[in-house]
Amino acid sequence: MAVLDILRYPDPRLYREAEPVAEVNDSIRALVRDMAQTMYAAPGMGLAATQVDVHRRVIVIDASETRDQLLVLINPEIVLREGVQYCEEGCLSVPGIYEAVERAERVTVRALGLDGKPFTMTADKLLAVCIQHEMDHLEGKVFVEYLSRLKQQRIKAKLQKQLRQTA
Ligand code: K1U
Ligand code: ZN
Repeated sequence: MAVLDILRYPDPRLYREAEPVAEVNDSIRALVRDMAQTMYAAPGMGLAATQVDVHRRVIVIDASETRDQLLVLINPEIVLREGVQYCEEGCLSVPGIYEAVERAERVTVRALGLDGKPFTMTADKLLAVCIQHEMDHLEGKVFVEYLSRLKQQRIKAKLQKQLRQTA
């Protein structure tokens, strides 16, 4: 197992669209283990493969308080969106920035699990937000793109300054 490096916004690799997983095999299961370790170490509530520069449709999430309920979504698809909610979001690729974004209140998702079998689940509240946020990563979209141009410019400038200071 390994803790992987997380790409930082505005790294252009965050804008790549992820490819579907053809087969849930040992290399995908190893990727999931590394992603889970990376998410728990960060710490984060979710992580998309895009954020660790692997452009496959794989997401890990743990929205539990006890941090022992790992949800793995491979090739996820949202089949139903219901209602609207505004929730403050964060992102491990955009450290220190928290902004409210409009999302569906409830989503029904179809995906493959680690065993390669399809399943369907419905999520609401923060878990629904996290699923939508991670699925955006697989499309090459970062949550700050929902914000105004001015806010995006300020966030980019702040993160680029942070990067220069740590280099
Ligand atoms: O995609 C990511 O970078 C992960 C992101 C997921 C997310 C959380 C909340 C709203 C939308 C999306 C995070 O995990 S940000 C950090 C965070 O919220 C958190 C950190 C530790 C424990 C629990 C939550
Ligand atoms: Zn994110």
